[in-house]
Amino acid sequence: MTPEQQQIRELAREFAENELRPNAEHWDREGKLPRDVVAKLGELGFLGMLLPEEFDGLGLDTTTYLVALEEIARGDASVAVAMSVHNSLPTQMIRAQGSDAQKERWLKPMARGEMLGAFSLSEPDSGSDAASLTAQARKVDGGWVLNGAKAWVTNGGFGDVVVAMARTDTADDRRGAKGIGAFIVPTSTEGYIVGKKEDKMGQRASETVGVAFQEMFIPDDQLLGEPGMGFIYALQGLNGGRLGIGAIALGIAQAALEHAVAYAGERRQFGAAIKDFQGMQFKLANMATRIAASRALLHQAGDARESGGNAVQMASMAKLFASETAMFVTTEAIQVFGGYGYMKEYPVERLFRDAKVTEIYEGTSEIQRTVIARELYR
Ligand code: COS
Repeated sequence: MTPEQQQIRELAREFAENELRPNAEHWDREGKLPRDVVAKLGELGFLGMLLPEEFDGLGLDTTTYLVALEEIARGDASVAVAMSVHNSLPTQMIRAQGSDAQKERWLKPMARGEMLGAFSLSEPDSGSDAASLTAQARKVDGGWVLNGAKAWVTNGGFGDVVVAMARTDTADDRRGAKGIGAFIVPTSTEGYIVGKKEDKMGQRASETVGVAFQEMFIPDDQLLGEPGMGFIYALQGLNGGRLGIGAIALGIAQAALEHAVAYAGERRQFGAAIKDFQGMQFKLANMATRIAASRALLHQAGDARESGGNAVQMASMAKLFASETAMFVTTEAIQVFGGYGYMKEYPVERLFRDAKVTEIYEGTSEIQRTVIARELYR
């Protein structure tokens, strides 16, 4: 790591150790995050990590951001996903496609953490087949009127501004993946209706909601880029977002390994610490090795994004490998803890639940494999 990466890592670790880890169990049980945690992330610069200094961001490279995100996830995965979505998707989409005026208006408050961002692509009937979405944007004088239902929006009610995808083509002229727009939607907009908060298996403190758009007027200056290109912008955003999910998976896995190592050192059976048994050593060694390999792949993918390598394939590989590692490591960590691991008093039970969704959101493991294989034929 560069000295800058080490410094950012220390900052993120200290924050996570002091303010996240001690509260993670409570927030999981309550199923919500206090708003001041987001404010603190903003104060520390963690909500503007990838934005240039001219937009009040820290102007850091992707790998440094991933290093910080892993540390935050090691403290609490729910906080990390709020941070990841904000940094990777809405802010990066506005940065990449926004006009100068849009960047000035939205990026500065987002970088400072005064506005928390969200991303809305999925719908109840459109998940992996994202281009089949049906939320409709109707052109009117001075803007667009949006109607439709969106699903599983992280920060969708808790946050302040959502980049939302809706069809801009018409029933008579359907254009598939090239008939979708990306709109900047403040959550305070009339007709933006926050639906039920999902009761999830893991990452329970992160808010996931359904949203309905009901005759919601969005002015022209809140459309990003070209009206038919929103799906492509969303996938470009997800190429970065998937790295963020890889870092979250890695942070969860690292936390589970540390708990397992500590416990195996203390727990005595058959007259010895269980770490002295070869069966236990093999488990811990496999866990540590997969984590190290995930981290190396993730950082390689982060560097590829900066230097113009095959960022699409690398991002999918890193997300796939890190999320499956998180499931492997948390499953093994419960096994190391035995009966205690199955109890809610011990953190590995929560880490196991937190890990599962990393194989699902921002593209399932099956979609990542599809993307990786398709790139082999390009
Ligand atoms: N980055 C940038 N552009 C991409 C892309 C990517 N990763 N993947 C596809 N595109 C572009 C294609 O190049 C194509 O544009 P051109 O016709 O100009 O070449 C356009 O997008 C449509 O691509 P394609 O025909 O491959 O679209 P499909 O409908 O087959 O969908 C998958 C491709 C399945 C890969 C895509 O829908 C996907 O990633 N689905 C998962 C969605 C997801 O992650 N949802 C989670 C939401 S956040 S909880």
